[in-house]
Amino acid sequence: DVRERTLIAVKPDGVQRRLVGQIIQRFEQRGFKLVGLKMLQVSDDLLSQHYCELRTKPFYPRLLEYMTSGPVVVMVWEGHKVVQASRTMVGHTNPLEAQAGTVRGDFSFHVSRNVVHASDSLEGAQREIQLWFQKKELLNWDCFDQILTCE
Ligand code: YYY
Ligand code: MG
Repeated sequence: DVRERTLIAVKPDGVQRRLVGQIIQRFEQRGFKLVGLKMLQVSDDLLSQHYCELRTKPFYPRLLEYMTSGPVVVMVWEGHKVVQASRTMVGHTNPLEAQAGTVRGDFSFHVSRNVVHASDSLEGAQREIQLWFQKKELLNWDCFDQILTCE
């Protein structure tokens, strides 16, 4: 489905380190289409919904603290198999296990500061996009690029 969408977020450490442009560039250069983008200071409420599956984990309190420590840049990218492709582009959760060439493998070395978020499944992506974006914030625009229209 060429209309598949996923949620990508540059976490506070990525914004602090001026990595926003390089991360956007990787998705553009891969051929995906940007359909939503904003910068925000995340609330505890939004984050606890976003990471609801992790609330019993020992690292959860520090994860919330980190994610609310500064602004994040959150985006929705669209394209064929974008969920799977973006997980590959982002790399392993633990940057020490992330391959070189992935965002985490190239820009980070510790799981608590792994620069970027990517939805991990189609269902997860749908849930997260609804949580972070209002419908009117997502644009359906025509991209005259053959690679995006191939099935
Ligand atoms: O989807 P992904 O971000 O790759 O990993 P998750 O298992 O969903 O964990 C979300 C987030 O939590 C991770 O990106 C960093 C943080 N975290 C952590 O600080 N320490 C861990 N041992 C595992 C995850
Ligand atoms: Mg996850």
